[in-house]
Amino acid sequence: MKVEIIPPTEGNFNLEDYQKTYDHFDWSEVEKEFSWYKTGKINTAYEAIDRHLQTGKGDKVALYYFDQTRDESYTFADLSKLSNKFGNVLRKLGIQKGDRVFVFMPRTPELYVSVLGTIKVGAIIGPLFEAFMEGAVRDRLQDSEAVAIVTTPALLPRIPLADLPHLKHVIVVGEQADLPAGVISYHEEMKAVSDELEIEWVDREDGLILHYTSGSTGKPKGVLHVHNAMIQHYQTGKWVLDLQDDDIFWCTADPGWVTGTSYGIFAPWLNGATSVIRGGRFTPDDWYRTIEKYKVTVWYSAPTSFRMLMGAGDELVQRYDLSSLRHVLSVGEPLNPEVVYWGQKVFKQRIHDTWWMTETGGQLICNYKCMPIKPGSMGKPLPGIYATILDDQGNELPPNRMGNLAIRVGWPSMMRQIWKNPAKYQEYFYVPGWYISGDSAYKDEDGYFWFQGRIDDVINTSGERVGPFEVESKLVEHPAVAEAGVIGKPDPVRGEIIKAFIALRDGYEPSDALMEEIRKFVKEGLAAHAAPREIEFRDKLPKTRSGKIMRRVLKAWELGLPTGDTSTMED
Ligand code: 6R9
Repeated sequence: MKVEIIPPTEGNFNLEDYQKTYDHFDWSEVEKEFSWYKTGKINTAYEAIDRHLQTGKGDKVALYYFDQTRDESYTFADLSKLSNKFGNVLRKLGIQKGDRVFVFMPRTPELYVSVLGTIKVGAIIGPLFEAFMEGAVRDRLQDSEAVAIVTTPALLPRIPLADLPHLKHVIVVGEQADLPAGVISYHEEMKAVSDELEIEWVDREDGLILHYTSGSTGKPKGVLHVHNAMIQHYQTGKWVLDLQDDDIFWCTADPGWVTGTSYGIFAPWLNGATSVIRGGRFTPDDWYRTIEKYKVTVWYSAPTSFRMLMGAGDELVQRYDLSSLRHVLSVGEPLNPEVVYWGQKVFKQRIHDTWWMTETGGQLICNYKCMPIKPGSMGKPLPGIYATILDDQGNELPPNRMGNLAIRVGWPSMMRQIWKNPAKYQEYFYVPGWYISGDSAYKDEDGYFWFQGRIDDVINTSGERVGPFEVESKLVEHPAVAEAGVIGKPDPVRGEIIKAFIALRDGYEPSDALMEEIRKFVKEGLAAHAAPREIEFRDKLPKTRSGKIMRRVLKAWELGLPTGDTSTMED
């Protein structure tokens, strides 16, 4: 497919500002918005919620919540009071600054109140996906030595209390006739406390949130972010999300994933925007219905969701009024050009890819409204962020050479620790002065970055380096292919051969003829050496809850090896 550059659109942040601040952006200017500029102390939850009560925004809706049984809205003043209450609940239990408090529950208003209340008392919040099973919950609560958890009756049995000596308090949201000993009711406790709270003012380098993420080896690691990260959450809300006062913002990510906190909680509320949270499971119809119901203007989602919607057909899109949309963004995995062109066609919107990681805490390389989009590219670094490509010796590579995507250390939302594992932390910084992402990419002559794969995923077949994303991207352009995962399979002659796992769209059946046709399609569309020599059809591909195809699991299947830690895999 020929890359067709998509021209810029109107936004808040213009190209001139980008160019002016590209080499140097003074983050301390942003700090002036916040309390530590005056007092030297900070609290992210205060800045995200209570601060707006001082500027007359108390009655503005902060959160619209909707699921199969509930349809509610909360103003900034409501969230301020509720999170104060929850802070008091924690204080009563003796929770202090720095303690780890987890939330293990579906997306509901109570989840957001718990997160904000935890932060208000200076404790560190640890979000868990509701779909985690016992082993995954145990690993994370043990490693973090969490003292409290907020959960629901349905999820309670998955918390192995006997194995968790540090866990002193279990707070249950929802009705349950007789609570086990030591388990307390969220609703009862909330009734019994004041809605005024002495906020715990902390230092900007104090712990805010602990996100567990899987590496290629070992148990999941706890990535710690500090309150200072809010500078970047706030500012990227302006530059990248283009948030304005009257926006209705929908980030579809669950807070179990960093996108669901940095951009599902912090960025929108720090900017005083109205956020939509859609709970429960939802069908393609529900996606469009949500946009229509709330007149969503800014929509942040992931390639896997866009591909799912694309698979559901264009006709479905026509049934809804999506004309409120003015800005669409994507994160989490490569955004196939095919999807970008589809977005242009059906939403009349550019889909703006953004690149970042749990460890980076916030967006780093993005497509902005003020710039042309080169479909398939992740875009350009934020102002003040220096991104580059390094070879394995740590030398910067010229344009169009593939290597290690690295960021010069020192952006506001960079992780500050791998929990209790300084050696793991250091591994990211093996070239002095640089954060090494573990992604391979190249930068083109215009400064756009192009993702190629995880370092360990890059395929070398007969001496040709092939990024699996390129092949996957081509595969999903084929009308029969819904999703594709590509790995390098060891081969005595070629080093590796390319093997593709493919889930077909509805209405297509696996056959040798189809396999041949798909292979030919890649051969002709991309390159002969990039065509998968082997194709295997599967009903479903293994994916993380954030939608990334788990090539590591595909590889383990292929080699008959154990799949390792699959706690982040969706059901
Ligand atoms: C925010 C988030 C990080 C890894 C990252 C990369 C992949 C994220 C991407 C992307 C291509 C993009 N990734 N955004 N790959 N294009 N726009 O996703 O965090 O779950 O920690 O994943 O995801 O491989 O290294 P996390």
